[in-house]
Amino acid sequence: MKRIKFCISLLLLVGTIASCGGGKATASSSGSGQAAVPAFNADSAYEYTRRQLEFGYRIPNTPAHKATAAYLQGELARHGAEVTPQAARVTAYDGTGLDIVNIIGSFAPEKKKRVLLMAHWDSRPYADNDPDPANHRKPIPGADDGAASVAVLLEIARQIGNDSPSVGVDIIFFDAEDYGAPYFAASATDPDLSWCLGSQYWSRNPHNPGYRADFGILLDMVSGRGSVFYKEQFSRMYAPAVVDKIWNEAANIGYASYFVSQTGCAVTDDHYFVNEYAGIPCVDIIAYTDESCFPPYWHTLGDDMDNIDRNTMKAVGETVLSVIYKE
Ligand code: AHN
Ligand code: ZN
Repeated sequence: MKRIKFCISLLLLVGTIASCGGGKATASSSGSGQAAVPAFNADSAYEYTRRQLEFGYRIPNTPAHKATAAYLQGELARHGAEVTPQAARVTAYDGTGLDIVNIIGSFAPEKKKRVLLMAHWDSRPYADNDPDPANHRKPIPGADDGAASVAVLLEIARQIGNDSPSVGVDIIFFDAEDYGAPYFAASATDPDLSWCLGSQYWSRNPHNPGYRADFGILLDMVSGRGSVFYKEQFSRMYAPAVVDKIWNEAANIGYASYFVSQTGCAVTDDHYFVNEYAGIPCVDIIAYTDESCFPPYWHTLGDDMDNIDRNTMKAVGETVLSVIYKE
């Protein structure tokens, strides 16, 4: 079923690509507000990444996971967000019950016009893409795959706390994105649905019933050395105007070399479920390094601090801040 839907999605998309056109740079993202865009501090974001890795592996049902959740809630609160932890029990591919928590931080919750920012905060229990098969059952550090995206959003939260944009902003750290069935285990259910358990839960049970945002931006692996960002296919399908807004703004502020104006892979990521189940148009900013779509250290023991590049973080952080403050 999923495969069929996926293929239809691709066909629909191919139809739209021609009309989307390439690289026409509009003057700016048309926003009404003229707020000054705060500067993104990449050292702060780097430090937030390192700090998360210090807790250990952020795998559901472990003490390190619990401690990290408390830390992330504390940081969002410290920056002035109204924090809602959404606890749930979900079932993993192998039938294990996972105690998860999606962490929501809301700025100016009374505002109607809202932007949703998302990242996953858990880390993968399996390095099943590691060059050494002996490592496939070991957990990954998850520096770029998880921690750094959360870190960029914590730095954005810090900036919002200092100086509010005119829109309301909600930040969601999703749990259990990366507990998907490894190739070496049988999956009791559709393997595609074994990923993104936290976002699947939230998209069907938002923390506020009837929650709405004008659009959403998911960050997933946005801090790698050598990473660039292509227009991910589900993002183009569900939220083409938001894709254009982000890629045009990146070009406006000098980051066209990071935000490449070409179509990339189709990734079943948290944004897929927020688009499909919650109906909020969402874009995934996700690293594209080679034709396998993901960085070479993806789901390997090498996803550690050595691959984190402050310049990549800055390109993404400044672009997202710029989009928000020009709304
Ligand atoms: C799948 O492999 C089905 N989705 C990848 C989403 C992901 C995993 N992003 C980071 N880790
Ligand atoms: Zn992953």
